[in-house]
Amino acid sequence: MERRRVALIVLMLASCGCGGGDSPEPRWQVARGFIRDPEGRAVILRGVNLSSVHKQKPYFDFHLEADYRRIREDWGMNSVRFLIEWAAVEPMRGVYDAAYLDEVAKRIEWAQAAGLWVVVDMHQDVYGEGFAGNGAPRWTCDEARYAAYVPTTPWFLNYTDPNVVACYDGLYGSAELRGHFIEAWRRVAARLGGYPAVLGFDPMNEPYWGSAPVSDFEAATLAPLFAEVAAAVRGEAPHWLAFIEPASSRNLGFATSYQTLPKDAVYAPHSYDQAAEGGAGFVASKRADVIANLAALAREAEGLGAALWIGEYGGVAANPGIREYMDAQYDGAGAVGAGMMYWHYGKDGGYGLLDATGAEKPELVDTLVRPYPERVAGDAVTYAWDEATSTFTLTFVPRAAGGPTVLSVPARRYPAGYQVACGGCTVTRGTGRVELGVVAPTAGAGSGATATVTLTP
Ligand code: 9MR
Repeated sequence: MERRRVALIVLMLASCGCGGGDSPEPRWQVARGFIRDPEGRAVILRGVNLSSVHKQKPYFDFHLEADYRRIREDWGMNSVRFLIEWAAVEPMRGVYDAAYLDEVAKRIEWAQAAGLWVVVDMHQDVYGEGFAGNGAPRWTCDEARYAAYVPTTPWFLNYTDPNVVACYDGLYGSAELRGHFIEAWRRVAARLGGYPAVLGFDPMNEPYWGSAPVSDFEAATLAPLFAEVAAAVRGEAPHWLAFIEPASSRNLGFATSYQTLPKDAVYAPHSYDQAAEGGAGFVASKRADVIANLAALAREAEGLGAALWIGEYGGVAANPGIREYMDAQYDGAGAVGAGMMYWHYGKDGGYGLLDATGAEKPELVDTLVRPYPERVAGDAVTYAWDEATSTFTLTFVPRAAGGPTVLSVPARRYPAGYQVACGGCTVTRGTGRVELGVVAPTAGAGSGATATVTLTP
């Protein structure tokens, strides 16, 4: 009898993980500059934004299950940034649209079945539906503001309209409206928190500062708002990572004023060249600027104890310099080991990866569909691709982890197969990816010694 009771207690302690005090359940987290999977590997998220009609009724684009599979299987990407809208979640004050979240959930299931991770982005451009924008429901600002507003082009100049500015001020300044925004997020987390494919939440796309001083808007206004969002979301989905964007002033070159981010945060800025965003195309001499800006973003992330993930980058295929532009983005992200999400997976004559017929735009897809490290048993990850020789290089500081290093190797990059050089590590080839056993360091010394892996035709 006594032996059985002791055995039972031992079993309970083992299964609840509460015996040792410091052996928590393995889980997703942010540590040593990277998102970490439960095995402790650095995770690089490379993928696309699912957008377009996500911004307006009916809030979903043409994407079907086959599109999710194409992103994973044909293009080798491992993730999507999925746009949702506050106006769709809470179309009327205090009225929540469960059917909308059911439709979102259906697509999360498609992503999950395809093997894609999902970051849920509460998108907005130009405040909301009362303007030539999207995001906030109409009822969140005064109708007189919408009536007085005069739309302009290009779209982002609408941010400077005094009526748009007043609505932002109204949102940030109202405890009631902030409460609605937070509650909308809580409901999203309650509905989607059960899907393992959802890695985390991006509280607000490209937040605008209204009439507040840019210099401390993030620290003074966004940080407390997002801390409340994080608390509400994690009450429902405790494991979700927080993908925190700087204000859109970061796209204009202003350094972030964030001092702290929530626990397990991924710093989630965007990477655009201003002239290219303005429609002027990309000049090759800007390559160094794109790479330097990504390095600066990495330093900001490091200062905040966060991982770095570029939630958006992209360009118009028909514009001059598009290949050089996308090359610079890949190279800059690889140099700091960041993940990045192309803007966007759509069919159009603009940023879309597909033309109106649904065919791939080669200027874009060629520069996007490349090998990259999905999971790395180590720290200080960098990666690079040389188009001229089709050589992929991964460097990292190896560290024991509960699983292999995994590289995504889209088949189209090596039609005749590829060689792996990793100092004799175990190589296990799968479709579109390769797994590597422990890779021994070959450069440097001590705990900072670096390992290198190369793929060649
Ligand atoms: O590419 C999008 C364009 O078609 C829309 O008119 C515009 C306003 O909704 O948004 C563009 O997408 C932007 C995204 O919402 C925020 N970051 C920059 C994107 C490209 O300009």
